[in-house]
Amino acid sequence: MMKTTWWKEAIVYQIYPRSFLDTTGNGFGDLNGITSKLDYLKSLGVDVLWLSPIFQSPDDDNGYDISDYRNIMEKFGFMDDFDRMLKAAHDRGLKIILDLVVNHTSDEHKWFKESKNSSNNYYRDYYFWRKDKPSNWLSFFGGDAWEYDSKTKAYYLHLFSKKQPDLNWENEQVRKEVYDMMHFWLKKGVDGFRMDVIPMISKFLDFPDMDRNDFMNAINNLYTNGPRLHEFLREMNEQVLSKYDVMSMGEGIGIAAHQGLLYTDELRRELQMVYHFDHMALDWGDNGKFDPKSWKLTEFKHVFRSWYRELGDKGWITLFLDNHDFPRMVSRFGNDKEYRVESAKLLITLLMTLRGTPCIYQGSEIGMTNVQFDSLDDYKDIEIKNKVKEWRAQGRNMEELKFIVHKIARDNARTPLQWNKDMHSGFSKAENIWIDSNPNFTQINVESALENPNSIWYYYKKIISLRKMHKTLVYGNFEEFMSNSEDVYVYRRWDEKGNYLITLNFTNHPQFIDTIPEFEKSTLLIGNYSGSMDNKWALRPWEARVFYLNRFG
Ligand code: TEU
Repeated sequence: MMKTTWWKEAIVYQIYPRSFLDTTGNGFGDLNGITSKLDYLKSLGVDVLWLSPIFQSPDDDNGYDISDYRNIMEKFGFMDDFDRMLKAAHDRGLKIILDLVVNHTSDEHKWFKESKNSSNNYYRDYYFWRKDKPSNWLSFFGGDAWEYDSKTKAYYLHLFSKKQPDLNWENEQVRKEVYDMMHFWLKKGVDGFRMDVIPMISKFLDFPDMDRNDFMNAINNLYTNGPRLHEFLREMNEQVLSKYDVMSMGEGIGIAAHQGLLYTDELRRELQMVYHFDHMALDWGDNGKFDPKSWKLTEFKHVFRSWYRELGDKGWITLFLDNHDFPRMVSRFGNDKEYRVESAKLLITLLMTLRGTPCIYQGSEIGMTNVQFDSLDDYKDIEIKNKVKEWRAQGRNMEELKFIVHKIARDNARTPLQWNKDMHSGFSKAENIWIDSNPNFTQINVESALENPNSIWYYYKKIISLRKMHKTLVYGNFEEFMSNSEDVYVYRRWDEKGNYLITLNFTNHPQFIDTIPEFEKSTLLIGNYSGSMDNKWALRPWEARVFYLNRFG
């Protein structure tokens, strides 16, 4: 029997602070902006706010390069603002979890500055320094993962940008520093952590060469799941997490379904849940996201089925379809044109009816879409900037790159939250903001959504509250129907309390569902089309329905 607990029932809402709301007029969102919108978030019905990094950082990778873990980035405010925000959240029954980015620091962190100084510096061993380049590894943001530094004539490892040197977790002192820092925030009352690229913290110290034409293989087999990973996670749990009643959610890049329990089995005392990338990488080719390929609904369904089977009643996952690293979910998995509203509602129906803790990314609640900037120079993400340089240097076709960027850019999800029809979508009063708003804010914005009872926003609110009332949707068993269909996703969730049928049409055309006699008498709990339903087994384009059957009815 599955254990019940608050973090399984919670609904997480991710805030990308720099794009949420700017109250100072500096063109960046800030902590006071978040505080001022807590009532808005509370009324949506979410429970936990995950904040992308808010710490001091030179901002090479939008704060995922931290130079001081115990101070707030000036652009976002000060520690007083943080304390006020946390208290205001707690006053409303909202929890706040922070982003724990400890696979790497910024190169401007004092540890790295020291470590770079001389080969016998105390901090030298906080990072990976080698006299000869140990491997041919590529970094996520292009180019070699080993960077030469002339001061001490040695190479250091950075799996991300060269301003993000990887920390050496083999060094006990490094681990202690991390645990102390976690205690610092937890003692302040923070409710847990989302852990950035956590499967990467233990390295294969012989650094085996990669196949440079198969980046995905390097991610899954060389950069993640290192030999001491689980030892480190258990230690972190024992020394820190177990002392508080908090959430631990690992970014699960590189974790395959059959490895899920190694991280999340309660008996192993490591993490509560991970969010795997299996469905998010379906459209990545061997060379990663800039090598896109098409995906099929059957593959998508296969991912959720395998994770469900592998974890059984022992482990847990985070459910998500987008975040600050991916395109907008309605543009990627739905139809952001003629069926934007319907498909956005369908996708949240999926997230709220699968087993796992759903995580909503800011702006999804109004169906924000991908952006298509005319010029590649309008993109701010280091990943794109480096790619542009690389393609230019190789004389490749820049129009082709632009086409790919429009589809896959992380900046798609990073444009400002669209509050209203004012300048910069009501996000800021500054003349220039750090990244432009999506021009469609005049149609898609919170203010208009709140005025329209049929909006995506009200559907989110309704289905969030349904999930909370019907715990079977959280914990219940899962069984699929028509699993070979490329058009519809049909499944039931059931336990001793109830039996629910979920029917989702993932196409622009009407679809028929094979009759399921058991559900003939079920009642409709929620659907994304208004008006009456004449046939239970016929779905309109992007139609989503949840039916309910009392267990004994
Ligand atoms: O992301 C880790 C990660 O591997 C990917 O999501 C990656 O950023 C993307 O696929 C690149 O193509 C985490 C953070 O969420 C991301 O924002 C950071 O850039 C990265 O770690 C480094 O800290």
